Parts: sequence; structure tokens; C-alpha cells
Amino acid sequence: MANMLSDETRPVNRADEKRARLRAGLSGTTPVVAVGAHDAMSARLIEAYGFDAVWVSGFGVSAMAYGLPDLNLITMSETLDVTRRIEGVTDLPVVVDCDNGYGGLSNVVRTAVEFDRAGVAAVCIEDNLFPKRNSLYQGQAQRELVKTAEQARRLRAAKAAQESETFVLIARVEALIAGHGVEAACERAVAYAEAGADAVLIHSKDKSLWEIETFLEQWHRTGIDTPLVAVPTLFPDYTAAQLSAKGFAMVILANQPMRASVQAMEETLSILRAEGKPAAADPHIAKVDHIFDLVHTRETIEAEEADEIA
Ligand code: SPV
Ligand code: MG
Repeated sequence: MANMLSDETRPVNRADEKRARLRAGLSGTTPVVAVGAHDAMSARLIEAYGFDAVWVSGFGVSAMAYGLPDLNLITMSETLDVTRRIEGVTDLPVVVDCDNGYGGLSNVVRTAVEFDRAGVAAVCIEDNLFPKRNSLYQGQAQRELVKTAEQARRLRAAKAAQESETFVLIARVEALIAGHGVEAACERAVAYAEAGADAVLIHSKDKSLWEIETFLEQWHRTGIDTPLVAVPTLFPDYTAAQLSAKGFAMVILANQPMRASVQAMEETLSILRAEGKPAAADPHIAKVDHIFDLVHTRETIEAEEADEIA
């Protein structure tokens, strides 16, 4: 009977509602703050602490779920697998870092289609050539980008292929990270916006914010109103409100929960190693009951045992 309902009375499905919330945030005046999750528990905690969206971090999933470096080693289906677990436990819009879409044009298209079908709010596709290198890595690494026109063609094809109207495609510009300069970065941002990207993520490692400020000057002169996204890992003193005032619609705090988890585990393991008994670690770690609560253990048991047939 659902198809007999008018648009006004048809229930909005969960994916559409989350996408609508993300889109409203991107076009609103207060910034959407997304935080990086690497698993379902980190996503639950991000929601519990009142953030607006979950960023499924490629770095986080590679390192935490697979113990691997962020070098395009995890596949689309492995990312989708972790994403489904995250999507299933949070009411926040989920924005998935799909690296470079795992290959060429057809891989980018398939990535958009599969994540759209999985009900996530958004994917982010970057212009690093396969195999990508994590943008924060400071060591020697070749950083090559897909040619601008080819990346625009891939993004256009992905937008044409998505099956829902509301799915959000974020195009990520790596030109500043790869050392191509502000002008090249702006050219790419314009090309990706014109290809139909719903938002543009401009990544930078410049702590002084000179690159970002200069990019923003050039970008604002184009008059294009596609929302901009920032990842301030390496300019961490700017608040989301300050970045919003500069023109960013969304701010991604990409990896702090992963780094918190690693530090907490290392501190606990070193205490256990030194003291040899669990009591030494107990004051520093979450209570077992807190974990039970976070995953709704009591409610699940009650539902399972309600009206049990004797
Ligand atoms: C990630 O979280 O995987 C990102 C952000 O892509 S960064 O590591 O800064 O490139
Ligand atoms: Mg990434």
C-alpha cells in the first residue's frame, strides 16, 4: 500500500532522513562537525557525545580494523563491510572515506552505487592516483594525482549512476598535499563542482593556513556555492566555528578517536605488563558495565526474554 501514499504522507526512510539532515547542514550557517570512526563502537560514542556526523576514516579502518597502512590496501568491500556495521548502530549521517574509489572510472562508479544502496549519507572520493598514500604521512612518498579532466569525468559518472536522488558525493582535492599549489587546487575544485560533486573537500598540511586562506580567496571569486569541507588535523587550533566563518560548511575531526584508543590501550598494556594483575589497570579503564550499557545489553536481554513461551 505504501506506493498509494502521497509524497506528503509517505514515511521518510532512515537513509533519506539522514541524507536530508546532512544536506541541510551543508547548506546551513552552522558547520557540520563529523568525527572519524574506525568501528561501530567508535561511531556509537561519536553519536553519544553530540556530534553531527560520522566520518568512516580510511586511515582508521585500515589501521584499526585491518592493522594495515593507509595505502589503498583495503578494498571497497572491506570498507563497505565496516561501514555497514557503523551505519547499523548510529542515527547520525555516515560519510564514508572511499579513498580514490579503488581504481578507475568503473571502480568509482561501482563504489558510489554500492554505498548509495547501503543507505549511507555520503561518500568522499579523492583524486590521488591508485595506490594512494595517506595525506598526513611525512616521509618520502610519490604523490601522483589523477588528471583533472579524468577525475571530473569519474565524478560525473558516479553522480549519473547513483540510484537515489539524495546521496551526497564529496569530491576531495589533494593538489595542496601533492604540492601542486593553490591555483591548481582551485582549478580542480571548480572542475569537480562543475562535474556535479555535492561538496568539495580541500585538504592541506599547511599549519599557517596560508594555503587554505589563499585557496578560499580564489574559490570565493568563482561564485560557485558548492559547500566546502575541511580536515584540520594539521591546523588543529582552529575551532569548527572559526573554520565555518572562513567559509567551510563541514569540518572533519578525522582521527582523534583512533589515536585516543591506541594511546589508552598502550598505557593499559604497559601497566598490566609492569604490575601483572588486572587491578592495576582497573582505575584507568572503562567499567565492564559501561560497555554493557553502550551496546544496550539490558534492553536486548529484556526484549529477548519478554513474553517468553514457557
Ligand atoms: C582519513 O581519515 O582516512 C583521511 C583524512 O582521509 S587524512 O588521514 O587526513 O588524509
Ligand atoms: Mg583517508
